[in-house]
Amino acid sequence: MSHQHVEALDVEAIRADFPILEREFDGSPLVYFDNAATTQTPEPVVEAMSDYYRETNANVHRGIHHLSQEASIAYEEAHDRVAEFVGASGGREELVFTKNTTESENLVAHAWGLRELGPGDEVVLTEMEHHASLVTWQQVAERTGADVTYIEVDETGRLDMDHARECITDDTAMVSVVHVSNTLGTINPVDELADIAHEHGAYVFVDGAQAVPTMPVDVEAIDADFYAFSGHKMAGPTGIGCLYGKGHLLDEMEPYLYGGGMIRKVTFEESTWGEVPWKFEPGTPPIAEAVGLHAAVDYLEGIGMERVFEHEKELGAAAYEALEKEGDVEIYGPEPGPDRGGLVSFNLDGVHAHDLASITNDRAVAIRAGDHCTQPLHDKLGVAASARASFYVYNTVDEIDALLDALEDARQLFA
Ligand code: C6P
Repeated sequence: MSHQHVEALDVEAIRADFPILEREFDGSPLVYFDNAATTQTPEPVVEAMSDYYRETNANVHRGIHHLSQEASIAYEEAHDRVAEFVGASGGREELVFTKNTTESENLVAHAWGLRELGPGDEVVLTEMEHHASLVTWQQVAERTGADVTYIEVDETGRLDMDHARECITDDTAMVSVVHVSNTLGTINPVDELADIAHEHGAYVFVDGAQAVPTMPVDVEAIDADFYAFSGHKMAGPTGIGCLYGKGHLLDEMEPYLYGGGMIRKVTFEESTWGEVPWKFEPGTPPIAEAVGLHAAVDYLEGIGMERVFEHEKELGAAAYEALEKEGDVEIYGPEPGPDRGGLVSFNLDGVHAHDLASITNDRAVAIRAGDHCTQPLHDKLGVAASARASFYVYNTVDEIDALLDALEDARQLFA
């Protein structure tokens, strides 16, 4: 289906699923523009989780009683459902539940990286990586003697693909790249980067924390070796994240964390491991959260990810264009287009981003201010912090006016 023919989504009907959006602060209706940090949770997800606690709650993979069996089935099926959502044909054998994207990054960097990397190997990142990937690979490289190099971001806020071709060489063991930048909004050509990496025998880890919630993602079409994302950014609960990995890679990898639930056989001398994904999920896992994530995936598919994507791009472009007209606002990242998603980071001349976020909060407009866990990128942009408005399925173009009014308040206060 071409993007032009995607029917617009019914925002009013969607908003009815999110009672939190009815909240008001000092008489101003909440305008929630902090979706890249965490999205709100629709009723069907809240209901799925409370139904689970009311009717099914038990530990998984341990009991033979009815409740434990039902909880185990729900937990296992959630893996299959999420795998299907991102195009992983191997189902649960290719989809591990973690705590969040950060833990998924740590899992691969430690379980794969500590064993496979050594002096002379290179890990290639980009200048727009989130700390979840940047700090983790830095640490593992330091411990293994591998080098880290960074693909440059050009002045338009896109990856310099000529530089990518220079950085990725036969010494490259891993390319870790963010799919959609949480600061610039750039949608990176991850499939092209995967091709380049594979030509040199390297693996590709894609940080999809901002992509899976906002656009259709097919890990097999990208040919990602690993792909990570978080439940709480895609209308799901906190406390659960996902790691997709190609079946044979996860099979070959050693566990990252150890304990109960992940073993096959344990003696006083040694232990062997269970199947994927259980091998990577020791201890009591996030069961209710898995049920909630399953419901979130159903909810998003009910809307249709093509529609979600179109809505994201529409709001991102509307905000960009409105802010651009202001004249005293500096916006970061590419101009609206096919490679820009639904968030806008910016600074208002003469006003610190934190002050701006506090002034927008006076109008109940929730935005994020800070370095968004991309400090090196902010250094490169020459600013310590930026303000960021990020959108989701329940936001409207009209809400952007409240943000513009708040900018006017800031100008008056700081004039
Ligand atoms: N970005 C933001 O406000 P966790 O916290 O593990 O669920 O996600 C980490 C993460 C990894 N990669 C990207 C691209 C991200 O945007 C995030 C989370 C939030 O931008 C919190 S810093």
